[in-house]
Amino acid sequence: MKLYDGGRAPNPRRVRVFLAEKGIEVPLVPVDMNELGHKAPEIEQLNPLMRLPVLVLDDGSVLTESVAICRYFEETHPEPPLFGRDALGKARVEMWQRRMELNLMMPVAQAFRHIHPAMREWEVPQIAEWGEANKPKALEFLALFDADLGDRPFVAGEEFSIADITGMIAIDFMKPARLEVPESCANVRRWYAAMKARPSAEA
Ligand SMILES: N[C@@H](CCC(=O)N[C@@H](CS)C(=O)NCC(=O)O)C(=O)O
Repeated sequence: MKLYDGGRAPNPRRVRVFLAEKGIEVPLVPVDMNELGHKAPEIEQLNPLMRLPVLVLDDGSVLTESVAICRYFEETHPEPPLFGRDALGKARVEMWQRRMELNLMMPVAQAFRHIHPAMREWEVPQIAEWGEANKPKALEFLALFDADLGDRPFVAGEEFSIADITGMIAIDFMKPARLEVPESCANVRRWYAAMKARPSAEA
């Protein structure tokens, strides 16, 4: 088994944090995304979308999409459960995972990719106005998330889950996108500090 990894890029990191939380070691194949290594024929053959991460199993099966890769490891290593425990818990994790991905990670990524000069070759066409238009979307969602989060310890309830991983990485990604969690989002700030204090955040 091997995991084609993209260093600090957010989606490969989601999988590495997930693996760290599970205590699973998977051999990594580092891909230098700064040198557009993800556009190399080896990656294109595995994933025609030319995106990372990519997991290749021992029988040659290929999996892409961070959450699908995490789901695979959830099934092979059920403990600790990171996709929820019972029907309601699993549905809540799914709900928050999608909310984090679609309402936070996505607008942050759009802001970064459509504004940052380093993304000119990645995001074609690069439309700065679209990047700017996404910034308030991320901030509006953070305000809603803050109100819902209150003082509960984790995004989807009383237990850590993949929704916390996506949320933490989306907020880390705000820095290069030149966005900040507003002072008014005290619950989000408290939760984010707790996520960053977990050893897996170093992965
Ligand atoms: N939906 C995919 C997104 C994968 C993705 O966009 N990965 C980024 C790195 S964070 C990438 O490979 N980007 C290359 C590009 O945009 O050319 C997932 O969840 O894995």
